[in-house]
Amino acid sequence: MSGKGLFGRLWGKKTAETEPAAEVESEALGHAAEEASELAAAEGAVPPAAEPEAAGVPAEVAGNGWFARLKAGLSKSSSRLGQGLADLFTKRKLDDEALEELEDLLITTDLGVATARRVTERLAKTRFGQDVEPAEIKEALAEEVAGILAPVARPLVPDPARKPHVVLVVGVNGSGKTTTIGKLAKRFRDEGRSVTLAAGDTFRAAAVEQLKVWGERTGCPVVARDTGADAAGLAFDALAEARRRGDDLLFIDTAGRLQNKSDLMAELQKLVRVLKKQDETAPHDVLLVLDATVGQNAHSQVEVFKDMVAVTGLVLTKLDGTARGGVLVALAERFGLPVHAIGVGEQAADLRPFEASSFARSLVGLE
Ligand SMILES: Nc1nc2c(ncn2[C@@H]2O[C@H](COP(=O)(O)OP(=O)(O)OP(=O)(O)O)[C@@H](O)[C@H]2O)c(=O)[nH]1
Ligand SMILES: [Mg+2]
Repeated sequence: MSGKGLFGRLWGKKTAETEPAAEVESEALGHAAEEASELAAAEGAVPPAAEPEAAGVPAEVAGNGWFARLKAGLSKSSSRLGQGLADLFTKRKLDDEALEELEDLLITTDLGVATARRVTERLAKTRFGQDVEPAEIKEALAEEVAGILAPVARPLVPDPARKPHVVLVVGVNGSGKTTTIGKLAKRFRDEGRSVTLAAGDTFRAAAVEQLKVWGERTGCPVVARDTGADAAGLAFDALAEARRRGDDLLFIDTAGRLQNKSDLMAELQKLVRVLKKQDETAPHDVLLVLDATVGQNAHSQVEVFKDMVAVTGLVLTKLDGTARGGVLVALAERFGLPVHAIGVGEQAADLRPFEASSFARSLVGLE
């Protein structure tokens, strides 16, 4: 497969501003990328700030537990799985046929073939030949899934010795990079940390504006240049400013799409090289933001970005709008990269720490 072909499949539908990438997009995209393209149509949009209690006050304080939000967010995944389990297991013996059907069901929720097989094999070990109820299977599944997720559920922890701790944020267009930066900025500002944002997506004017809105909303200075400016130069200046101020954190936004994969790789690598001129330990984190609605396509995105930059962690977004939350489990098992947070909506409060057991229980539709 050519690099271009893979790139084409990863990226969503073209927009007017990104028309030069048209030839890259002309390949068969597959349904995952088509779904992503619908979301990409909304790129550049900044959701209005929520009502004060939703935007500023943590959901658990407002009396609406974040677990409930996550559960609601994952309801598409959990209801498909829950219904499937109810159909499969009501007063049924866990025999070979039932296990095979369970494996198929798990694959449809994007758990991936290897993970689905492992989970069913382990269930078979403890319960083969027994009469099982859906609730029991759900409990067992949740436990298996939580076991897979626990090692990767690791929050983003800025190193206080770094002033600033530099976080480079990468991902395909429309995956939620800019929104995630806004949400993370809000979280760290609420903790009393000083944060600078760098509008490293110099490809689109709307992208710079979008980050500025988040900067105003969260009280963070935004370093920006005109459209078409050199992203690496901008990142260099942003780091210099943040260092001068002694900021705790610097988030660098990046373009999700350039002309082709090698352009993007060259740009990201140059950006990293230039940062290292000031601080050879930077960037301290490279976050890959993945849109969970693309399902299995997320695997290729991880592979491609790992080739370009040293990805250190993941954020999965749009878990509120997908029946494909299982992909997170498959990614955890395959890549073992830390999952720092999950996005369950467009507002600042909709970025949640990733917690293995709660996620696993939500995914299978348990309280
Ligand atoms: N429902 C939902 N929408 C989200 C989430 N995260 C981001 N979005 C929305 O997805 C769209 C794209 O988000 P952006 O943050 O602009 O994505 P991006 O990766 O910066 O996109 P480019 O700058 O085009 O590369 C926006 O409309 C966001 O509001 C989420 O967790 N849930
Ligand atoms: Mg963006």
